[in-house]
Amino acid sequence: DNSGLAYSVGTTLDRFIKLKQSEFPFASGELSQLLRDIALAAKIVNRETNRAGLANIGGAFGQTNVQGEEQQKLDVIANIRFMRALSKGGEVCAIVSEEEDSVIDLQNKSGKYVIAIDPLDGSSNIDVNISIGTIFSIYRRKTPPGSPITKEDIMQPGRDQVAAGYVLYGSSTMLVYTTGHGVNGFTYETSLGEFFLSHPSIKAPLDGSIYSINEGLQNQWKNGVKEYIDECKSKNFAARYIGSLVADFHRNLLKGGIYLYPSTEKNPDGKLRLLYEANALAFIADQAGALATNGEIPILNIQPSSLHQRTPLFIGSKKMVQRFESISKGKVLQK
Ligand code: P6P
Repeated sequence: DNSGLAYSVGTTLDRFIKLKQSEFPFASGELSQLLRDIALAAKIVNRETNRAGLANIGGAFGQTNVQGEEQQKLDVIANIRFMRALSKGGEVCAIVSEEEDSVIDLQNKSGKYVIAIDPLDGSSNIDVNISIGTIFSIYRRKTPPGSPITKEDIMQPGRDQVAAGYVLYGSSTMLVYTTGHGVNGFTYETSLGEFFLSHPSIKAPLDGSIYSINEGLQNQWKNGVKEYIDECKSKNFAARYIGSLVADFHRNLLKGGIYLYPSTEKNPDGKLRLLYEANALAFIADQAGALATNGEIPILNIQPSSLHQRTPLFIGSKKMVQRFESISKGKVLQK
């Protein structure tokens, strides 16, 4: 594991990928190209996101859709851009997207990778200019190249991810990803059109004093969630809930904290999706020395059974998640 090789802050994403690839003697370069394809789509979605507010002004000021059509919703645009980037590169054989009911089989016999992606999470935040994010997981197909795509290729536990990441379209746009050798963050410089290494080898603080949860659902919580949140309050922790998963996760990753989306009456299995939200963030958390659980087992150990299945998600600083689990499991046992 050469993650100890210091990469100077300011390295471009391209150079970083090339350097890292040289550490994998058998790397064919396909994963590297895939990461570049994702970064390109992120740049395009970043531009669309920044201009979305102007779309309705039209004319000389804003973006009038050349066909003069109804301005498409940004999450639809993001889906199109990422699907195009992921299919053009030739490395991908199948895609699971939050925006697609079923698996997209690219009929690409040489594609080795399966992608699960939420092209733009938190779309309800777009119109009010709150940070939003793209979340993606990369798996290697299990069945031989050229054979039909099967459930075995798609329903992989998070532990089998070869890479995962997110793009945060916030006060600045960042790409944060892991290939299983640590977590690195890149900040986008729009004037140069480049991502620059700004957060090398991200390690989450082992403990924290920030909790992120929608307290409006308090009366629906069970299994110790209320007891844990009451304890956070007794310790005068800070409540920080943006309502945009990537933004809440990223802040907690850097500053320490815990994000909780428990099961509720409305969403008995939680609200967040396993394949293209929880698994990617759980892999990043794992690589950054943090934890992610569904309240019973690590997120990465969950064997998926359906494309869009939901999961409760408790993710963040190790000691905070462990504390939550000790309270929650204690409560479940008392049941
Ligand atoms: P609630 C956004 O809709 C999202 O999927 C996540 O980004 C966010 O953390 C969560 O749902 C917010 O859900 O129920 O608190 O509005």
